[in-house]
Amino acid sequence: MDLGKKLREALSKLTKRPYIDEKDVRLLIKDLQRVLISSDVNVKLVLKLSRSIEERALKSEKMEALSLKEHVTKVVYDELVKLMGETYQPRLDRHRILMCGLYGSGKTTSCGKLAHFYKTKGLSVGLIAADTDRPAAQEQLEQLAKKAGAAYYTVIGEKNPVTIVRESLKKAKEDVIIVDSAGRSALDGDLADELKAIADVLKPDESYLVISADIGQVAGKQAIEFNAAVPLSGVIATKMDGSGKGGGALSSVSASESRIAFIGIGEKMGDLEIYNSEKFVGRLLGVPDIGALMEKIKEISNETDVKKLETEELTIETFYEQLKAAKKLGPLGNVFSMLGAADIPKEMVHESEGKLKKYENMINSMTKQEKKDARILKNNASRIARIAKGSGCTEKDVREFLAQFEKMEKMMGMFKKNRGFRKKMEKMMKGGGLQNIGM
Ligand SMILES: Nc1nc2c(ncn2[C@@H]2O[C@H](COP(=O)(O)OP(=O)(O)O)[C@@H](O)[C@H]2O)c(=O)[nH]1
Ligand SMILES: [Mg+2]
Repeated sequence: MDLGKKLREALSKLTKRPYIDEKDVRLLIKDLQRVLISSDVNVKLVLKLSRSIEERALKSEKMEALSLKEHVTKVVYDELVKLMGETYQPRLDRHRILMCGLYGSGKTTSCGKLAHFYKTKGLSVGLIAADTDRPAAQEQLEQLAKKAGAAYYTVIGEKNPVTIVRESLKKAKEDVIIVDSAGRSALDGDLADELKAIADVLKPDESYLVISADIGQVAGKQAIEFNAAVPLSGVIATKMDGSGKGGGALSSVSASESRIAFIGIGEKMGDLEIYNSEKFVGRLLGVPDIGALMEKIKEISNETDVKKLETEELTIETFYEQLKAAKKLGPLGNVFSMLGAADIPKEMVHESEGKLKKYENMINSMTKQEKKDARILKNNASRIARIAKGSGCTEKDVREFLAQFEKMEKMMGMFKKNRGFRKKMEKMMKGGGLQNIGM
């Protein structure tokens, strides 16, 4: 999404500087304002966000272990998460859902996506076609039901959606019942009455308003209006994949009486996500999955001997431990570089399992002394030959590994000069997770 790219650009200006001061923070805020307003985020919301960022960035207590830069990044992240609303938790028990929304917002498509979603959660799903305005709408829903493996209900030839729902409910015994309703080009009294009548019969546990993200901040107003007709439990914002105004849509809905429940990110069945503002903002700011990352960091910090990561001395052995730890983070990238510090070379982290195994074999073929002091291996052909033989690798492999290690050693030397990094690591490993270290 466009917004993410612009936000990352604004932030990277800041993170590229060796250090920052108040003036930089004010410039960043100006940048953010420009970016958010161009994504159709409401001006009032933007100003409120700016004030909070300024207040917190410049006045609030900065954690000792954080640089000002990290502190500001964290503040921006926190405030954007607040702006983008709460994370949603859909119910996963028996329940009934009413879908409503204007023409072309993605109602019928979202019915199919929801059916698919609940099916993957092990629930049976029934779809009821109560959009009698457009004959094609019923066929479309039937197709989607088939695709999702859901039951499909309607009353052929019946024009009254309320009758369709009443009759269908007599037959439908599935765990999750989803009713697709008719749209309009605007919400009028007629549509409001129709939705109320359907709701009277259906008694929905959840009523979702489907809106297309490309309407930007108007989404908030629309949510308020629909909410007056049928109390909404949430909004499904579709076409988040194609709209630069998604941030505007999400923030305005969050500021209204409603909240975002799901987002649609494409036309296919699987292109639906439970709304998670942290994940969303994390992605905008270029951190793929903050929640998952924090989980993993915790896991790794439990498993990894913290002492080894804090150690003054880098040996092949400790290097291997770190490599394994970084590797566990997988495609999320490595934590260390997220902290703004260089660590294990990215290429190494992304190397295949096979290669890691190779390293392991090589290390196992080294003597204790060699593991403690790699210098004795350097340019020592006979030792290298022995390790190659012992590990079933080529000598070239061993030399490559040693070169990588040396690269790492150099970086480690840089860390040692950077006391802040050590502190951050300690804090992180003590379980504070990412929240405590600047993101
Ligand atoms: N790119 C994209 N297209 C979507 C998304 N959701 C729905 N659409 C498309 O929007 C159009 C209208 O969707 P439909 O479900 O028929 O809207 P309805 O009139 O509200 O029932 C269709 O072409 C869908 O494929 C989405 O999340 N991303
Ligand atoms: Mg439809």
